[in-house]
Amino acid sequence: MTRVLLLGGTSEASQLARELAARRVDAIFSYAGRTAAPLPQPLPTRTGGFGGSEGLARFLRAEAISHVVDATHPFAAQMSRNALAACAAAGVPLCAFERAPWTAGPGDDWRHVPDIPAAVAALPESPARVFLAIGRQTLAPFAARPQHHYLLRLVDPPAGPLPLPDVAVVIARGPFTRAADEALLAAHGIGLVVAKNAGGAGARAKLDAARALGLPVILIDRPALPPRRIARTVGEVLDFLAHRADLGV
Ligand code: 3Y8
Ligand code: NAP
Repeated sequence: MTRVLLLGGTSEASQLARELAARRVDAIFSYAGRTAAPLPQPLPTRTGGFGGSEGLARFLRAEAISHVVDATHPFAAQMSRNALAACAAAGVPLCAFERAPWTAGPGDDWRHVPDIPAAVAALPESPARVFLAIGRQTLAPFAARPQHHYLLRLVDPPAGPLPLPDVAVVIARGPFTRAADEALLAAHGIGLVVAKNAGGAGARAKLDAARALGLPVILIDRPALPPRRIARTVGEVLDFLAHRADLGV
C-alpha cells in the first residue's frame, strides 16, 4: 500500500505535491514551520520537527509510511541526514528530489566558497554594499564584517534585532524574477551578491540579475550529504514510487 511522506519546503516539493494530488496518491506533506504562513499544499500537511531521526522513525512506523521523498532544500542538511537515518532504521525506502547545483555561464563572475565562514572571509576589506541573500538563519557570522552595508531579503519580518549594524530589509517570498531582482540591486546600489548554491529556478533570479549588472557573486557550496538515491524529475520520483502504472502515467 503506497503512503508517501513528502519532506517539503521547496519549489520542487510543491511541484511534486501537485502531481501526487492529481494522481490521488496517499501522501503527507511536511513543513518545518520556519515561516509564519507557508504556501498551502494540495496534500494533507503536517508542520514542525519530528524530534530528530528517532522521532521521524517513530512517525514512519506510526503512519505506516511506505516511501519517503526528501524534497527539502539542499541546505536543509540536518533534515536530510535525519531522513537517511530514520529510513534505514525503519526500513522505509528513501529518495531525494533535488535540483542540480548552479554552474557559471558566460558573463558570470562567481567565486565559489565551501561554507558560510569562507563567505565572510571572502568579503572585501573596504566597505561594500552587499546583497546577503541567504535568508535569516545564518546571518550572525557576517557581524564579523560590520563595515559593509547589507541588503537582506527575509520571508517574514524579523522578530527581533538583526545581528548586523548597517542593514536594509526587504520582506518577500520567492520565486523571484530577474527583472525584479535587477531593479532591487540597482535601487540599493548593490556591488556584491552573496548566495547559497541552492540550484533550481526559484532563487536563480539574483544571479541572472548580477550577471546583467556585471556584479560579482560569492556562491556558497551546499553541505555534503551521504550517498542517497536522487531523482532530478517528477518522473524519476514516480518511478521510485514504482506505481507509474497505478498512477495512470
Ligand atoms: C519554510 C515555505 C514553494 C517553495 C518556494 C526554492 C524557492 C522560493 C528562494 C533570495 C533567496 C532562501 C530562503 C529561499 C527560496 C523558494 C521556496 C525558496 C531563499 C519558503 C518556505 C519556507 C522557507 C524557509 C526559508 C529559510 C531560508 C530559505 C528564504 C513557505 C518560502 C534564503 C534560501 O526566516 C526563516 O527562518 C527562513 C528560513 C530556511 C534560509 C535561511 O537560512 O534563512 N527558506 N522558505 C519551509 C518549512 O517551514 O518547512 O513559507 O511557503 C520556501 C522557498 N524558499 O513551495 O514554491 O525552492 O528554493 N528560501 C536560499 O536559497 O538561499 C531566498 O532571497 O534570493
Ligand atoms: P535543517 O536545518 O536541515 O533541519 C533542522 C530541523 O528542522 C530538522 O532536524 C527537523 O527537526 C526540522 N525540519 C527541517 N525540515 C523539515 C520538514 N520539511 N518537515 C519537518 N521538519 C523539518 O532545516 P532548514 O535548513 O532550517 O530548512 C527548514 C525548511 O525550510 C525545510 O522545509 C527546507 O526545505 C526549507 N528551506 C530551507 C532552505 C535553506 O536555505 N536551509 C531554503 C529553502 C527552503 P527535527 O529534528 O525535530 O525533526
